[in-house]
Amino acid sequence: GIENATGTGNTQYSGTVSLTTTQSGSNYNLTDGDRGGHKTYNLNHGTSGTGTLFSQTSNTWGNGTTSNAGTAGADAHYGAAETWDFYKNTFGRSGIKNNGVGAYSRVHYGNSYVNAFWDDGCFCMTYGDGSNNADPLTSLDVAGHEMTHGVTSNTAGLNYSGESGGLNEATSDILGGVGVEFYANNSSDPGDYLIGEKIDINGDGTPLRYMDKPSKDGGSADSWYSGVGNLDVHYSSGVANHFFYLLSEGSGAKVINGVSYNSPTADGLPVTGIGRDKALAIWYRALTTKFTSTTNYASARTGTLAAAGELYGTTSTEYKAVQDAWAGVAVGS
Ligand code: ASN
Ligand code: ZN
Ligand code: CA
Repeated sequence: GIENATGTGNTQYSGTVSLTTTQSGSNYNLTDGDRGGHKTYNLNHGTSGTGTLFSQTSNTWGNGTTSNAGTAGADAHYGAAETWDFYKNTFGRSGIKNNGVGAYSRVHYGNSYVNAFWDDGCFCMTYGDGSNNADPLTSLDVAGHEMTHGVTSNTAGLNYSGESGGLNEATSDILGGVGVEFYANNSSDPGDYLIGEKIDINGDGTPLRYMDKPSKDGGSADSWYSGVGNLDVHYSSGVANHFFYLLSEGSGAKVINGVSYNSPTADGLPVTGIGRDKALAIWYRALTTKFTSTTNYASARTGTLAAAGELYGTTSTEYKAVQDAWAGVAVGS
């Protein structure tokens, strides 16, 4: 018969984890029957199709290093499961389309390919192996980020250019990067407000993005200005990433899980954070019930305020914090 099984993943970035797999006769494969049948495939350096479904007679996957092709498979399968669980257990969302149907992941895309991406056409996410095929882009925050592009496509549908594109990117960093990573509570990859801190994408160990002060990456905007929509969407996202950090944690210096943050505001006024869980709830509600394909920063402010009003009331400290955090990134009324 074919049945769910519990395997072990020896990942590169998240330590030893439990994986839901499928047993089929004497073989196990990376199909997650608990999460819409999400499958993980090995492209083995190809760039099209699905390659082969990870399948073997042992239910232990990878060895923690890139010498074993199953390691990236274990990371990707784990990241997809944690992302599924984050949406299900935090917001009651069952999969990307909220219809219980899983997506699939493809790892080992191309050669020394330094990116990962979501594709609405295949309803799948794909991971390159990074520089010299040594740093696959399969960390938890990247998995959550890519899968969240699917959620955004199937909800607000934020156009991937201009200010709406920045909001699309920020949604992947906020819900998929921060939300998923803190939800997973993995001791090898504890939650942070950094994106890509595990994958050595810059070759010097620094992260790809910093949400407390986005300009630390050399390109992202810390606050809104009239030309911000002309930036690449991975840089205009800085305004919303910074808003989300301020709303969650507040302005000023802070250490969380051993990482130091310092988040100055555009107006010089302090922001008192309301905590990550409430900030996530406001963003998710805005994404799924207020934002549209053309939402810009001014309308994201209106939408998150409406969401905060519905969740906590318009006279609440949470509502006031949303006002203050947008003022802190120069998005005004
Ligand atoms: N990894 C990138 C992203 O998810 C791919 C892209 O530029 N769309 O944003
Ligand atoms: Zn993205
Ligand atoms: Ca991170």
